[in-house]
Amino acid sequence: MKLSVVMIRTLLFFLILCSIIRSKAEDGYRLWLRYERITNVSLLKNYTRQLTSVHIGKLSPTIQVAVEELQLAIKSMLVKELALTAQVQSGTLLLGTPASTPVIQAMNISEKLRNTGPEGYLIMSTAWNGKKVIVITANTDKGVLYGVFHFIRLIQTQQDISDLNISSAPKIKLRLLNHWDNLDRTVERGYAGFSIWDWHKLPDFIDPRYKDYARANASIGINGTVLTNVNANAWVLTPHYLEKVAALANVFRPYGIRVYLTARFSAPTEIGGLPTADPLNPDVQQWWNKKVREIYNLIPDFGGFLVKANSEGQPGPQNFGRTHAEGANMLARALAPFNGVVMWRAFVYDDKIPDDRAKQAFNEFKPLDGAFLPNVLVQVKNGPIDFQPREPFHPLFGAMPATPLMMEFQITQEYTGFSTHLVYLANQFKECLSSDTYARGEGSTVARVIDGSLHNYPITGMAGVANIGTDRNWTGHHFGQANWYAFGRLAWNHELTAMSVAEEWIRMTFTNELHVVNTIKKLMDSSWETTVNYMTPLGLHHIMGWNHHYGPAPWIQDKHRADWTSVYYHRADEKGLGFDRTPSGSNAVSQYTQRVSEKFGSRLNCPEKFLLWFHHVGWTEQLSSGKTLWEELCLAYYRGAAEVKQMLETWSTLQGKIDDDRYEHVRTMLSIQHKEAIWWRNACVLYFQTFSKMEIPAHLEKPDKPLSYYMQLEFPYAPGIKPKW
Ligand code: BDP
Repeated sequence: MKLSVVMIRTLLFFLILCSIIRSKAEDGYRLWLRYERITNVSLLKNYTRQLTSVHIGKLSPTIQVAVEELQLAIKSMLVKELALTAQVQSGTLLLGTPASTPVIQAMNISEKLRNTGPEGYLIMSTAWNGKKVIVITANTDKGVLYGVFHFIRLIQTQQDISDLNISSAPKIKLRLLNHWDNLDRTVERGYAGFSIWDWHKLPDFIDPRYKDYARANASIGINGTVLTNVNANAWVLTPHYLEKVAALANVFRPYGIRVYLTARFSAPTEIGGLPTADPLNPDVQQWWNKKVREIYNLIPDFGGFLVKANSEGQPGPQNFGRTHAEGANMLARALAPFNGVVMWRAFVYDDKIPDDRAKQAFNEFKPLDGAFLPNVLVQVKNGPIDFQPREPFHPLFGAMPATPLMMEFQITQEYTGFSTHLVYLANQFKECLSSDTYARGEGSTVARVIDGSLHNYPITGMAGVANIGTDRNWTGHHFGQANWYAFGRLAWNHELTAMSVAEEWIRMTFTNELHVVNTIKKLMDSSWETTVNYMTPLGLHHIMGWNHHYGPAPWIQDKHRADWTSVYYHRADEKGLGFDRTPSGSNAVSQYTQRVSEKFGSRLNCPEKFLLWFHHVGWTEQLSSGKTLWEELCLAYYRGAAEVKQMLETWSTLQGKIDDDRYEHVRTMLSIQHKEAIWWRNACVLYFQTFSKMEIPAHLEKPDKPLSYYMQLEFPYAPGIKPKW
């Protein structure tokens, strides 16, 4: 008997211990909003002294969530709750707009607030009646919320808060995630589980994730979300689903996030019972007008529609002999009375058009410049083909001064290793944003096109195809979170550097310990270039597995669409490799301004990172290093794979320096990435060798399997496949 009591006690003790250890398990759910307790005693004291209480004015749902977040963060980082105070004391944090908070009104800061617009904010250290205080203020409650998140970030990243004078405003108005989520909860090109939208249980069951999703997005300034796939399903526009959409909108509203939907162009026939969806047909127009009114009745701040039309089998105005502008304008007219927008995608191409796929969007849209209504934005992918590991910037940027062009980046890693490869995409985003279009002389960067400063666009936008799913860590790979984070931060301020954004993210997500921060930063900084090397070096593109896009498959040919084969893009033959897009080939270079066209079009001046994108180069031709194309190609593939090994080794040095759970998860992903990098290297080098007929340089290890092995691999159940419609 006595023994069993001891046993029970021991067991209980053990269970409690286990639960303590488990509760410390780091599964990544908290993203960068972990709010870890500050353990450095002097820092903790310092912050605690400077923050004593919080003063707010009139409460609104947005101020409410701002205070809630602040308290959550302070309580867990500084282990104290800020007392709500009516009197301003030393160390009071004043939070609100001048209109809602009389003390802030009395501070006379309207001049300073002028530059912050409807979403920006000020964070200032100042004195009020001789008391040292911190003020977080803005013209709107939403601005205050953004300011609060910035302030929390300062503490998370352990910055000095004793003399703050921060003014920040977004450079781009619409900062949106695009979810390619289907109503059956599969996610097209999603590698992190299923869709987080639990359509079946909505509107009654509100998954707590929705709120955490909103918090995460608001913390990085994302102010809109397109809930549904661009390969759209008209069903989401039926009353049954709109109620569900409205329930999500209610959760997101206090966080300043508007919902948007994809509009299937044929919806009037599919769910409206009309015989046509012709945009010039009055019944069709009426149907959309009514549908839009119905939506705004349920969701007064609905954002608008995103449309993929006449592309990859999607219906569109061209089915009725109408232009993209006629189609977009019909929807724009319906949305205009409610301040809604249409985001019309420029991602169009057709295998029945004999021209180079890279040229088709430009050919289609450039002549329509100025033909769109003011509430239409044309959404353009970063490059002219399709989210490849590396692409030159899309020639439409700079070419449509009378039409707001918005950027579409892909955060989900469809072409960069799904959710098993560590690839920090901010470097890719930045390369595109800082490319010079020369549309109005030197300095006409893509960033200046999309932030509207180059052509005075009245509305501006940046969209990122989301990498979010039901996986506990949201993005499958812990480092996938960094791409979501970086997208939001760059949409707010594209001038931030990729590495400053990485540093914030690392400090909030892992640790503030400098050595670890610097090690992870280095890893992230080279990760994209590394991936380009082992997948598509020197400007190669679209040579991945058929349909699912998993792994290498440069041998894909003879499919029902030539533009969905790899051979279409790499054009390997006995003479050489690459797509001739100069005047002697498809002349796609002519779509760029003269300066750019001359550079890309010249075999000698074309940056080597884009060489095979624009030129068909002989196998034995010398590149700038003096080595032949064949040698450089081999070296790039081998370098890429070797660098992943190095990443794995670098990561191993962090064992014990970060939590075991995430350490081990990332380590395993890196070993998968290493295996797959070698797979890419071997398959591609062996395949291209059948054309070059040259030896792999002697010092490089020979592939251990023949090409036939790689060619027979099949993956019918690879994740994220596009469903058949
Ligand atoms: C391609 C994807 C496909 C998308 C398409 C798009 O493979 O699943 O539907 O882009 O952007 O890259 O519409």
